[in-house]
Amino acid sequence: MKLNAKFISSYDDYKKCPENSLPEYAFIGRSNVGKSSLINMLTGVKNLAMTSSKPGKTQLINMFNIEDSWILTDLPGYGFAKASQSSRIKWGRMVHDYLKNRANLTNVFLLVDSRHDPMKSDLEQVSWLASNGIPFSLVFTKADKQSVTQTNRNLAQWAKVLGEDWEELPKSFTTSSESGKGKEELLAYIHEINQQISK
Ligand SMILES: Nc1nc2c(ncn2[C@@H]2O[C@H](COP(=O)(O)OP(=O)(O)O)[C@@H](O)[C@H]2O)c(=O)[nH]1
Ligand SMILES: [Mg+2]
Repeated sequence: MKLNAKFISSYDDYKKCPENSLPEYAFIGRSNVGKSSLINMLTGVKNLAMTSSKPGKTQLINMFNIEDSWILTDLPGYGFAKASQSSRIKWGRMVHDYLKNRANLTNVFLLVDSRHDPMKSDLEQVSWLASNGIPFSLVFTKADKQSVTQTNRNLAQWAKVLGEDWEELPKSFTTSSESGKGKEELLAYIHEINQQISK
């Protein structure tokens, strides 16, 4: 299934993002976590996330209109080992300002690699989102890369670590952009929220 997905534009500041009344879903995660691949897999549009990642555009807020019914926002990745201190600060300001201030932001999908135990930078984002009261879900990517047993072990580790700080665990999805795993569940979740909002 292919969704009707149109690139809107790229922005370097949430204040420049056009006002929109459609529900908006932001995708965020470490560089290389599989964000572009997931966006392409979800929409069924090959290279959708690439269309906007021309050199110099990858550090921007990229917006897509999906089926004229919701907005998908692709945010720049974090946790880049070689990133300078100043670029980290710039990333934090741009992304966190957007997440805190975007009026129609409905849910954040925080992507984490299903092959690893929680990483410090991922846990920092979880804490930041939770303490700012921003609704988010976890998406465990690249599930095809290891056995189901190993994935479940890592998910259990995540649950354990989050359980130390939070009473309630966020909704989570396990995905593979290779096999399409998780596509239906994720799109159904977005659809369900959109329907609730429009009531
Ligand atoms: N096997 C497998 N590889 C993946 C998956 N998702 C992404 N990749 C690979 O991981 C690398 C980084 O993916 P990309 O989508 O560019 O990550 P981004 O930096 O988060 O946008 C690429 O080589 C992808 O082909 C997945 O679900 N399964
Ligand atoms: Mg990418």
